[in-house]
Amino acid sequence: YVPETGPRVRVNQVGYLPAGPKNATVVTDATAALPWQLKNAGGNVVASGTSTPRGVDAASGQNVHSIDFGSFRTAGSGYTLVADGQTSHPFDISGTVYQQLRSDALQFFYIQRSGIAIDGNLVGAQYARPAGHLGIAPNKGDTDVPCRANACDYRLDVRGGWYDAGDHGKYVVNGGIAVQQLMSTFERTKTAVTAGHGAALADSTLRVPERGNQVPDILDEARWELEFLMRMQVPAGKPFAGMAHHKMHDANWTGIPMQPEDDPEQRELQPVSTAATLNLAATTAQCARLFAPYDATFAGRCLSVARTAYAAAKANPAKIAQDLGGGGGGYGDNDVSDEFYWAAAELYLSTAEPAYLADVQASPHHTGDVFAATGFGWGSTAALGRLDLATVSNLLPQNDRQRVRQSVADAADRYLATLKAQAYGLPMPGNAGSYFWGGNSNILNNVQVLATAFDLTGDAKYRDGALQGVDYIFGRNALNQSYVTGWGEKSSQNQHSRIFANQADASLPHPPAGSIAGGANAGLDDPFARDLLEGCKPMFCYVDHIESYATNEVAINWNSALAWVSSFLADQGTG
Ligand code: 9MR
Repeated sequence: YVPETGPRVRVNQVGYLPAGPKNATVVTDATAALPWQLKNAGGNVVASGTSTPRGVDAASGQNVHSIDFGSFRTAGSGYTLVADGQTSHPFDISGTVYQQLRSDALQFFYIQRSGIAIDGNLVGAQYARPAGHLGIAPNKGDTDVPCRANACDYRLDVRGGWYDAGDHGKYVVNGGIAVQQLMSTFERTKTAVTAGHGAALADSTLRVPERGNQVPDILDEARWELEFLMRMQVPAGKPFAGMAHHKMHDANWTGIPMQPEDDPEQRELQPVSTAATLNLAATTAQCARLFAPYDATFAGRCLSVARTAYAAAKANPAKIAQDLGGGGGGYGDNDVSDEFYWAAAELYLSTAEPAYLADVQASPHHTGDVFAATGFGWGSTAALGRLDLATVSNLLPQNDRQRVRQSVADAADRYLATLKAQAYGLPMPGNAGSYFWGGNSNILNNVQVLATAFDLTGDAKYRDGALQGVDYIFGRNALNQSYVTGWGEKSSQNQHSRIFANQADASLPHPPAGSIAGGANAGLDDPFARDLLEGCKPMFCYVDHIESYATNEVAINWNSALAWVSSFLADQGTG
């Protein structure tokens, strides 16, 4: 299978900031430097130079050159880059290239909401749909959900939240990182190092039903998930009270397409887990400090859940989630030491209580390196705690604070070195080990670390690194395509989704603009990808087809990474 990959000059198809770095990649047989020309929309050459041969790129198997046209700073649209007889897809140079992406990436969450009708007046008639999973036939839930195999003597009302991805399951351990990244997108506007960027995330900046309620819309969106997470907690008086069920989902997988309101499967609570309980503790602790100025009662409820969940996790530190099968994702995680660190950090940042600080400082993650080369994610969350300890307050003792902040810059230096060593400029190592299920979100999470290092130090090299780090996502890659729907000349649009299943039923829409695909996955973990792509070089192990859930799904914990990063990028637009 040889995919159609278009012109051999690869650019960030969304564009570049006038004062930002501008890099491209040329696929060529040439070994010597090649001349390049930058043309404006009228076809006139406005800059020129020569490429840098980079040899064979291991992840793509291609002989490539890189082009640096960063010294050209004139805003405009419809630029193209020409080299080796090839003309790139067109792109803009503008301070506003990422403005709308911030809201598109965030808007995804409203459209993924469970238990509420989606209002076409807010998001377009094609995305309107009735409320799903409120116990109205043929739905069997989520208002009165039993435990799997009747393993408990209670039923829970676990309505609301966001559908995980292309499925209708709702899972605490990736809902946790997703809602954390939304809250952190907002919290970034309030911290000592970045205060003053908040207008773009104020009330009435998103198309959500709560707009106009005097609460920033991004927090309204986060609350939709937080309320669900809190409903997943075992009630007082029951075995494992205070812990959270790991996930809830259908007893059997449904086919595609399947609208939420049509899902006939029995919904089931899966067993409690320490990991889910700590996700609940960490996110409700963060909720407590962020909602305090807007809704003291809700903030108080969050803090009380955070405390009981954390205590329950400490009392049950080794309830490891088992993958029992059925119609939901596995989300197994054998190591919860990182979730303990994250939860203790959030509780400390919200309460300043010494007992939580003691737990933070006793964690092996507090002194260990939490920033892996291949990034953090739902199963490795220590970085979430570390980033918040570095940015949110000055509560840490002075020398500890310095070390924590330095650790972010040190990690960013490593990601910078990696990015520079990659002909395609991505901040992940250039081998198959970087191309796994959902890897696009890990790339973005490494960009978040680069961006945070810029926030902490003001050193422009980190800002430039963050800007360069997203080029791959937006088209500077072997497939010459953007992984974000509606962004770039050629972008993913057939992601695996039961709801936005246009490729399976033309009367349904594609995923909305701002939906990121999981990305190239050398593991080829689904049959469609395996059959089509066997033997692919890692960067080619992707197909924009609805059946390829392991390369081309949408997911809340991937879009949350995009939301955090695009909000940062949008803020850099004036520079
Ligand atoms: O994002 C998850 C990825 O890290 C795992 O490797 C993969 C296999 O367990 O599962 C991914 O999550 C999927 C979940 O299991 C089911 N719903 C869709 C999720 C995204 O593809």
